[in-house]
Amino acid sequence: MNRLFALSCSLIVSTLALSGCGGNDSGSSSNDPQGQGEVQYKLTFTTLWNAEDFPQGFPSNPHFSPLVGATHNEQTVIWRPLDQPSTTGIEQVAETGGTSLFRAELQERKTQGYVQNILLAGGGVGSPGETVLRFRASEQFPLLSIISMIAPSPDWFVGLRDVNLREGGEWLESATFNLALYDAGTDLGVAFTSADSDGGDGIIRLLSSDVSDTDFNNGVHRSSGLYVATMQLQREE
Ligand SMILES: [Ca+2]
Repeated sequence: MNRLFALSCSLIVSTLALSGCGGNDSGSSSNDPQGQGEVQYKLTFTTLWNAEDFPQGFPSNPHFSPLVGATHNEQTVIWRPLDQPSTTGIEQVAETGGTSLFRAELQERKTQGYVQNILLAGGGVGSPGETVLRFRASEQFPLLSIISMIAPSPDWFVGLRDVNLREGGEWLESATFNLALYDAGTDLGVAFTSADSDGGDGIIRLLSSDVSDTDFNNGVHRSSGLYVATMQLQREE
């Protein structure tokens, strides 16, 4: 396999707003008049992968697995290309869409004080399509990392990592991120519908493939530069 190495997670819109407030009941709309520094965000996951724009090897049942991730602090890395090998939890998500091992890893980091909220969507989403996940964040755990498997695929996924919701002492108001496609490095398959083939160096890289296998180079369409998905964050309270 010829895999190119690069990083990409482009922030295309970002605005900031003042002050943070909110309750601490995940998913609720309760207010926090005493200002304990918690806020709620709406994450909109828009899947753009479609047969017209990405025809090479496009499968018959395109979808993305349930979003899974966490709000966390700077003392832990949930996933990071090139720098940190895929955990068994990442491998499970990227290969099967299952979240049990990954959530167990996040729970352990929560016990260690690195993670606050473990995020899990209720289901997957077709592509093209859209799904929404709401979550809360606090000043002590202002980073967001979250992933979803593109499916079917050998071990390919999209996600956000280390998005700082509170840069410079202010909560992020809204932002939209283009999501490049990553290879978890845990399966040797080269096409969306390749049979399972366990192996690889476990290093997370932007997906690059042969022209005959997929349209992807460095995680985007090799000629159009199109992305397979976006995530939009909107602060709600
Ligand atoms: Ca594997």
